This record gives sequence, C-alpha cells and structure tokens, in this order.
Amino acid sequence: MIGIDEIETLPRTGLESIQLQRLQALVTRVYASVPPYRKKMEQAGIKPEDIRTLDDLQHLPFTTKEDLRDNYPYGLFAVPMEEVIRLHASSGTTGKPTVVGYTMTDIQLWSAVMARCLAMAGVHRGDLVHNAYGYGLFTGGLGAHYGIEALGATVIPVSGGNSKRQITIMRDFGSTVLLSTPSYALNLADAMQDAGIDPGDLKLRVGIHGAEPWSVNMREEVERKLGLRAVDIYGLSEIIGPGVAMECLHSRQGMHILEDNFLPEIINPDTLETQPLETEGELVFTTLTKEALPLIRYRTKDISRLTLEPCDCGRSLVRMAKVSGRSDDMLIIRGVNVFPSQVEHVLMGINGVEPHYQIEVSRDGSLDVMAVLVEVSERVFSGEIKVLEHLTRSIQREIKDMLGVSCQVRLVEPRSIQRSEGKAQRVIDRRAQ
Ligand code: DLL
Repeated sequence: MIGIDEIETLPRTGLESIQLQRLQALVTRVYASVPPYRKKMEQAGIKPEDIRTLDDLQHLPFTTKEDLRDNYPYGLFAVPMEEVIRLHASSGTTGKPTVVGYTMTDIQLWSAVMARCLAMAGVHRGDLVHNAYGYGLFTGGLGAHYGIEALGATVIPVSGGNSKRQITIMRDFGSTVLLSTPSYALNLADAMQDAGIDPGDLKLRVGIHGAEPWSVNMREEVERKLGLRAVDIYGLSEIIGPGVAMECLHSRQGMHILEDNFLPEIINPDTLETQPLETEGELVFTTLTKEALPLIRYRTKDISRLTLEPCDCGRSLVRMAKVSGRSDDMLIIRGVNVFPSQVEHVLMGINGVEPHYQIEVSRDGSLDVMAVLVEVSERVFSGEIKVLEHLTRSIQREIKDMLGVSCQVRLVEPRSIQRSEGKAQRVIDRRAQ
C-alpha cells in the first residue's frame, strides 16, 4: 500500500534542490533536442547554463497552446517517434487537437503520480475503483486506470455513458471509489434515483472528481446525493493528464501539486510577471521529468492561487486553490467580466435550484444578452406560479448583485438541460454566429 511518498514531506530546501537539478537537466535536454525551443531560447538570449537558481526560471520563454498547434502534431516531441508508446489528444473548442505523447518511462511516471494522488484520497489495495472517466484519446480514463493498477487497487474500467448500467455495476460489484467528472457524478445520482437506489445501498466511500471547474456547493450536492466524500483532482493533457495535483482528505482546501515533477508558477496574464504566493493569476507549469513532451512554462489559462500554508496531512508540497475558471472561459457581457463559476456559485446557494444550468449569450442589436437556464427541483416546478416567479426574480437579483450585470433567468423543467458523460458544456455563446 502506498502511504505518503517520502518526497512529499521533504523540507522545502530539499525539494527545491531536487527541482533545480531536474530543471537544469530539462532545459539542457530540450535545448539540444527540440528545435522550436532552441529557437525560442536563442531569441530570448538564454542558454541552459544560465539556469543557476529556481528563480532563473523566470527568464525562460513561455509555451502556449498555439506553440503546440504551430508544431502539430509532433514538432515539440523531444524523443524519436520509435520511443513514443502512447498518444493522447485534447480536442479544445477550436481548430486542431493538441497531440501529446508518452515514452514507457512517461507512462510509469504518470502511473506513479496518479497512484500518489489516489493515496491522498485514502484509496488503497482492496478498494474497487469505478473509473467512469472516458477511455480513449481523453487522458482521464487511461491515465487514472494505470494509476489505480499501480496502487494495487482493483480498477473497474467502465468509461463514460450508459448511466443505468453504471449504477447496476456499482451496486453489484460493490464499488468503493468513484472516478468521474463532477457533472457526470450528478448524472449518475439522477440515474440512481430513477432506479430507486439509495446511496445507502451502495458501498461508495470516496469520489475523485475533476477535469472541469466545480464549486464547493456542487461538492456538497455530489456528497449528499451519492453518499461519499468528494475530492478534487486536477490535471491537463499537455502536462501529463490527471495526476498533476490532488486534494487530500485532511483539509480539502486546495490541491497538493506533485511539485517534484510539475513545477508551478502563477503569473499575471496581462503583464506575464511571476506573482508571489497567495496571489490569484494564471497557472503555469514546467514538466521536470517528462521525456516525450517536456514543456517549459506552459500557460494553462487556468485561474488559481498557490499557498504554502501547512496542511494537516504533513505534506510540504505547495497547494493550488480550486480553479475558479479559465481566462479564455471569461465572458465579456456589456463590458463586464463574467466567469461561469460565479454564476454557479450564486445558483448553488439558492434553495430549490438543481446543480444543472447553462448560460446562453446572444446579441440583440449591439447589446449582449445573457440568459441563464436553470433547472428547478420537481417540487418547485410543480408548485405555484407565484413561487416560480419569486425564484426567477431572486436569482436575477443575486446574479446582478454578485456580477454587476443583469441577465434573463429561465427556469426549466427538471432533467431538461442536456447531460454530459464527460465535461459539461456550461456556455453557449451565439454572438459570433
Ligand atoms: O481534463 C485531465 C483530467 C482528467 C483531470 C481527469 C482530472 C481528471 P484536458 O482534457 O487536457 O485534461 O483538460 C484540461 O481541464 O486546463 C482545466 O481547465 C480543466 N480541469 C482539469 N481538472 C480540473 C479541476 C484533463 N480539478 C483542463 N478543476 C484544465 C477545474 C479542471 N478545472
């Protein structure tokens, strides 16, 4: 059984010296073997030997999704293709997918970091882990799968979809741990209700949910409806997939970043300057140990904050706050910046509202119009019109107070907003159409 890995409790100086050695080796390797990186570094006037301290990281150029697109599909790979034993891809919303590759050592590393993440959530040998992340090009399914096996727990490779069957499997096989996106977890909760199954009929103990932003209130919903303790897991294909950072069961206040492999920074996305701890900004990662696709200062677009506040679990790893949104998710409505997570926060605080919503943005002449579609509970929906009208007005008012922008609110029937098997689509922006 994997407990706390020794490296996770090292004093900071010990960890930082490992990080520096790995960073120096990475920069040397990338400079020698990835022409686009060498070019970028030459343009920035920096050589591998200039990296003498961890602070020198700041002199290195950033990598963006556009760099991966410009070098599509394999241009940033640092090893010959014969050494690549697996490819995954993330689709993104526009253009070509981003292709990521792994050597055998990378797959072992990925399994090891994912196993460490599972251990943080108290998963152990003997657990039956129901893996409902999608298997395929998405990194969620297979990434988690190999980590579960490396930990020595039993993996049930269900993938996403067919919720009814998933519930039967959970009940009959005695699943103790559920892995899925938070929105799919809610979908499974609906299916359970339909099948007349109570959380008490299942053996679920822990839910490990990530791949999309979810609020603390949504966590409470998932826990209540599925009868488990839910923790957050973070990762992205470019950096490895799931397994970059994970909440432990102790504090559930932010996710421990596996910093011995993924070196984090927070930058101001406008000035690109590195920000001190506790400041919100864009998360940037450097992969310290990956072979096939090492990335230097990869801009994730995810908004978070880093802290070194001690955690009760004893890990000395830096923690990242729950992702509050992506900088490219931000909607600008009549000049006001709006993150879908802010809307979710308001909705989840209101009684009678279900955790299923969608934001539709359109244009009326030159004016942006934001409509929020909100599912209400069966009880509210079949109740009096007066109650529905009151609810509509209070949601409108709370959104206006919180975001400073007025919106239309449309209460919709229970189960009428399309459910996802993976990441939920929260925003439909029709302005460009
Ligand atoms: O979503 C990897 C993953 C799979 C993570 C399963 C966790 C569980 P991508 O498809 O490349 O990879 O999407 C990465 O998803 O940049 C974030 O915007 C978002 N994301 C991932 N985890 C979280 C999380 C996988 N815990 C993108 N909270 C990232 C909020 C998350 N957003």
